[in-house]
Amino acid sequence: MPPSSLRVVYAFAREMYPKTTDVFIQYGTAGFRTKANLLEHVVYRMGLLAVIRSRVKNGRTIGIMITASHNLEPDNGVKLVDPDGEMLDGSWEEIATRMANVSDTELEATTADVIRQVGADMALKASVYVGMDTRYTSPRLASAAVHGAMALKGTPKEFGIVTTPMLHFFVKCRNDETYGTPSEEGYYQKIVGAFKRLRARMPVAGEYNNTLYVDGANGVGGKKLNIIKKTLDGELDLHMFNTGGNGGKLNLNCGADHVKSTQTAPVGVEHVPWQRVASLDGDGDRIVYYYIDDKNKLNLLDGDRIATLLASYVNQLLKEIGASDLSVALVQTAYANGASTKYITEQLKMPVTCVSTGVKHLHHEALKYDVGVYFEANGHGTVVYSGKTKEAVRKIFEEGDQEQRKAASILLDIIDMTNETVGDALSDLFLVETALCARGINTKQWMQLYDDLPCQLMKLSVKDRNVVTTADADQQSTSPEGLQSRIDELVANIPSGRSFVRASGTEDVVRVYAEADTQENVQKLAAQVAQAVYDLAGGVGTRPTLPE
Ligand code: NG1
Ligand code: ZN
Repeated sequence: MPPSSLRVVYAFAREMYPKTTDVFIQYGTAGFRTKANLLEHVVYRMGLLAVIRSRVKNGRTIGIMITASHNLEPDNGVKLVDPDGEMLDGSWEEIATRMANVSDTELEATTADVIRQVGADMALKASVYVGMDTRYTSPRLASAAVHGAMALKGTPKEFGIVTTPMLHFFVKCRNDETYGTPSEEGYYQKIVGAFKRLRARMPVAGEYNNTLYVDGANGVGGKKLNIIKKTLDGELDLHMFNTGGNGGKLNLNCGADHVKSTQTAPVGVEHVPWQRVASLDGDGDRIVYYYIDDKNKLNLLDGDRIATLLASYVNQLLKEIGASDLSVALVQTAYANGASTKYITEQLKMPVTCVSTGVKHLHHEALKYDVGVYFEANGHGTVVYSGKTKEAVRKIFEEGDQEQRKAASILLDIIDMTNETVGDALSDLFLVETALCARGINTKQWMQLYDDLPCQLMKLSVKDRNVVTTADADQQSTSPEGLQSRIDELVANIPSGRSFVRASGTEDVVRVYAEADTQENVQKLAAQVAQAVYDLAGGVGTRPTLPE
């Protein structure tokens, strides 16, 4: 493409998507995320970048998802999806940030510069898939992405309102037709189809019952589950709440993030003691389970629990098919409860690694194993299976003895039920229901597998959160000076104490995590560490106080 045709890049920017703010915006853990009214020019520019990326990848499809996940309605966001359905390669985050922040008059030259820098052949075809969540600001932003793609002569395709993991799935399927069909129908056929096939030959047994309540966070996940519900034929008795009707507001006092971070029940759900409830987030990529017991206490089954349940079930199936050379490994972040890590090593006797926060880190680590199970404690995660594993299971399904073939057929359906591209609340829901059903256990028995250590997550405002840096998968502070030694001192005084601090990639805050032997001690430790951050990293507002 000759440089003159980049004129249209500026023309669109000036006429339709002018940059009206000087506030610096950064591509973080989940792309760009801020107030929706500050995003139009950013999303337009991501349309441009997606086309460049597609050309660098020889014309393979790139995805753009418009969502702010678990944030409240006034926010929105945009993230790019790489050809294998993965998050955008880390080395491009800086380029994305640069494209988003230059002035309108610099945009044409910067675009040309980026094209040169990455060596994109602008004569190639380019394909961009665009999806959005249910926010009222999403359609305008999706149009901005489409215009960005058109400005560089790429071919955009809009999928309308879909979950984030659906868009990742479509991108993967478009680039690798062996994975499935790139449409909503193709997604249901593969993932829900596998669940239904499996349920048809797995009797509901033991303490498991097939009634499931679902909190849809008033977002897209609940809406899609309502569609799926109509196709279920008694395999699962779904009771849907917070699906967007009745004036329910997106993520407001409901959804996976609310349940995980406040450890309180969502509004809008009619609770029955001991009833299993799955809570999704606003764009359908996170899921946590919980139940309210007869003392009205909420018992949370978070991403760590889901990971251990799935890993042990898949491991059992691998043993049953006699694939002793294949192993399952778990990948967590520092936010995983220490009790879950101990349970994995000591009881499940499986390898577990800790990586930096951010799904891309977990995903890449998990790909190193025959079967990698990765979950963030907040309920974002999935399972990935290597090519070697898939081949071995298929071979045993064809050549094994009767028992081996039976287990292999279950495993093949489990693989199909998994959205391997990214954490997916709907796929995870079907996987969890399958594992619970196969084991014949109820949520209380699932909960009894290990006891969580009391933990606390706090947010703190500081002048510049970038002064807080970490190493060793977020577990050690490297700046500000003196912070790590102070954390070490505080932790040493608390039995089973552990604490770390990092700058959020999605909010302008510093997060403080602590865990300890008792509720009292964890509150004390979190408050003490928060005070240290306030003092050493330039806290804003009132200094955190210690509990009475
Ligand atoms: P930040 O805001 O960077 O902590 C949060 C989650 C991440 C990840 C991203 C993307 C916690 C403590 N952090 O990131 O794990 O899920 O959002 O949505 O849960
Ligand atoms: Zn989400």
